[in-house]
Amino acid sequence: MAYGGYSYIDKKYEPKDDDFIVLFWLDGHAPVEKLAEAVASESSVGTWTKISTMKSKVFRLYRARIFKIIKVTKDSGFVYMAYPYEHFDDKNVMQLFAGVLGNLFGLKELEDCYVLDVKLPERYQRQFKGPGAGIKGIRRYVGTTKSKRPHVGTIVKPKVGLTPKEFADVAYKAWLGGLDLVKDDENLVDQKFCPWKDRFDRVANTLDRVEAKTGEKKLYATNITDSNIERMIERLEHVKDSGMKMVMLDVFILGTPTVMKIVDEARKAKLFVHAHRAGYAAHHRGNFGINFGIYEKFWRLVGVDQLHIGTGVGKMEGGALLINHFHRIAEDYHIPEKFYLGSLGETWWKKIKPILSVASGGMDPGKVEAAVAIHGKNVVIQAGGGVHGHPGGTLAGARALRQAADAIAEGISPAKYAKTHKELRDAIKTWGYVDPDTVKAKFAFEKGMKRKMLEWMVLKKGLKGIRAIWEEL
Ligand code: RUB
Repeated sequence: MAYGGYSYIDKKYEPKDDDFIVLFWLDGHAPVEKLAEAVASESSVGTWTKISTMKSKVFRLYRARIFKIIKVTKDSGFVYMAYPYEHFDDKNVMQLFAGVLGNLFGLKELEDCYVLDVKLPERYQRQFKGPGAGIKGIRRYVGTTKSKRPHVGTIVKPKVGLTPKEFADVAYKAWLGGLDLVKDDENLVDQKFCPWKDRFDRVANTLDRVEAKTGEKKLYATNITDSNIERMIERLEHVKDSGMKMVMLDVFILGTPTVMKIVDEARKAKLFVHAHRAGYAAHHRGNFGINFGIYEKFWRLVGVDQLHIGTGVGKMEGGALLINHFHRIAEDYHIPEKFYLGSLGETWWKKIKPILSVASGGMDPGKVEAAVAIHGKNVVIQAGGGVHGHPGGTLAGARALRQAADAIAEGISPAKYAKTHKELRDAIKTWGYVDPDTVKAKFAFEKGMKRKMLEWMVLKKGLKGIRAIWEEL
């Protein structure tokens, strides 16, 4: 079943270690084989018709090969493609995106086109440095290498509107209450009512005072996101000159080249990079889309140090299994292939350091134990509303969140710890407690024979089946 005069299906093909493997979900107005041919053609060497310029050498060496199709209906299914290493530029992520994440979404015979995963060969990964600090570097700085407790932080709320002085006062209470990290929200940078430099200088000053008072190292993730790269670099230089340690980027909105440039500058300046993912969901949640895990792989590769990946228990999309999978992409070296999650797996080159996942969005102290059941302890648990909405205010809210993290470090359930810690008790009274056993039950369900059930559901329902597993488990 050719497309544009050529056939890309090669079911006997065995992918090589150097191939890029891409997993698509396709549905449309033609048999799935034909849709797959169209996608393979448009994303590699072909077009809609036969062309006189197609040399057999080009077709042999550079085309995408469809090596597996799992049909769900006649016109829909999961399609596995292998792209040869030589198809892509060295050190040019954007050229790779333009191919496997590019034109194909516009093909009119497609009704659904979702890229579930891209597996990156080690040879490709070796061109990148990965994170400068990652989990170990940040833990070393904060002083949690031994305790290995989750880091805790807050997003100053309201998201925008406070003056620099008001912002710094909130930061002071948050740090004093025991939080490791204070951060700007994704939409706060340099508005007239809160100019970046004024806010930064005041917060830096506050941080020095709190560190002297508490004896703990604190971090401020200052949002330097801007359409002007020079301005971002000026801000980064100012952060470095002030002796501060972290910058924050809205990585999806900025785009990969800008992120790579700033990460490079941050690395030279020995600053950590906190990555907020605002905007990713526009690609990730539809029938035409790109899975967040793909972006996540690139952000680890280009070297951010900590990255928002969802919570599994908070206000943003994503259930326990999906967020655990994203966590593994951030922390592990070997991520398993799981068809029912749309995962091809990944093996990271040994120099690509693990990064801290950030569990943020609708979090509060009563959700910490459940979040740890999903992420493990190498996580930054952040709460905005769940700190500043505490009945005792920001200071009490910060104490409550830190108490929950301390309980985890001591191996005690925060629910029990709350009996002797008033702020935590008040937080739980306000927002309730998410029983970690409800999360553990989902992982237990995933195991053994239940895994077969999940696969069966995906074989019957296609992407809808995967989405149900992503959301409900
Ligand atoms: C958190 C908040 C963050 C989200 C973004 O505030 O709004 O911007 O974490 O989502 P609050 P994600 O704690 O009050 O909900 O982290 O999933 O990208």
